[in-house]
Amino acid sequence: MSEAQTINPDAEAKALPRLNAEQYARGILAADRVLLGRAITLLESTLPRDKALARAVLALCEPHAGGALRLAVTGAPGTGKSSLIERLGQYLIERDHRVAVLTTDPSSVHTGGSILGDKTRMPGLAGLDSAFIRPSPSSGMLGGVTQGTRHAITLCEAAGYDVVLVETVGVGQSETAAREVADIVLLLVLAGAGDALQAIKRGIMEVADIIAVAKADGNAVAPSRAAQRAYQRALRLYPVGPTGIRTRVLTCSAITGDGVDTVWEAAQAYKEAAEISGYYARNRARQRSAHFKDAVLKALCADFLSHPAIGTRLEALQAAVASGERSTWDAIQILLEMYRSP
Ligand SMILES: Nc1nc2c(ncn2[C@@H]2O[C@H](COP(=O)(O)OP(=O)(O)OP(=O)(O)O)[C@@H](O)[C@H]2O)c(=O)[nH]1
Ligand SMILES: [Mg+2]
Repeated sequence: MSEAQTINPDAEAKALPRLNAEQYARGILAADRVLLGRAITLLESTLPRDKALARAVLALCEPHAGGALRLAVTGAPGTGKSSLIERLGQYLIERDHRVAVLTTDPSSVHTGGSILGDKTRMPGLAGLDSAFIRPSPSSGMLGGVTQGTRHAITLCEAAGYDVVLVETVGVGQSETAAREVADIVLLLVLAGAGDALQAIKRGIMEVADIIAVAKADGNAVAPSRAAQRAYQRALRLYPVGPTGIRTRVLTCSAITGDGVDTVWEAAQAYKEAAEISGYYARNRARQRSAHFKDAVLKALCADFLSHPAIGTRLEALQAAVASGERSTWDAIQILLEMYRSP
């Protein structure tokens, strides 16, 4: 057998029958976890025909979405996000919730997921019927990580999950991602001298709706309480933000389970207060409008780059700008004129 025969690019496509958008949507609405997983994989595909199908599936699911509480769990690498999500997920399922877990984990892109694989799989949660876990949407996902997560949330909500937990590592971009997709941002921190001050300097207090000092067990119980007080003191320096709700600081442990109930109660209390103040709906509207603007810019950019005349000219102009032959502004004007002319 020749190599060309053994390496068959269509092998995967043949293994799974191709479905149309209605079949995907019907499966998702019937809470079929396999189809939900396959639909999210479809969102990650870069093939043009898959993109069109993914959009059609989204359009069919969107009217059924919006019903879940979207809680982002963020924090520096290793602060215990996955462990807490697993424990909280189990706690919620015991109380008849249906829980979807999505991770937007840039570190697993670097490590290929090998180091974090075990934790993101969340074995204690994955075996439960009311749980759906989807690790690490790739950066190639339709519209990037933030939009990819938004779309995955839409599909999970259409499948009837009423709590969506999103894990994001608190480094730069992904913190913004948490803000853009979640109703509530839960920031995990660890006990340690001066950490509250560091947090202020790095501007992370503003990102959080609720702060939890994680791993508050064993010898760490007393330092965690001290850290809780330090964060509470630090927060008094801040005015109440646009939510109108004061950030609460809690302690919790994924190992003992202590404080997991308090984290959920704080999330519930936050949601109720935000609904009463109107912030909850305003935040969702803001997210939809930001998402729309983002999508418009992306569509425009794709249309610009696929313009038949622009592709070749762009490279030549880029070289001319690089060599100093043309000014940047000049080159932009030339491209825009080409784009505007029919
Ligand atoms: N003592 C203690 N250790 C914990 C707790 N939660 C997590 N850990 C440990 O901390 C380490 C990191 O936990 P993860 O849950 O993977 O942390 P994470 O924030 O998801 O990590 P990344 O996804 O890599 O950023 C693991 O070795 C866990 O066993 C806890 O509540 N108490
Ligand atoms: Mg993790």
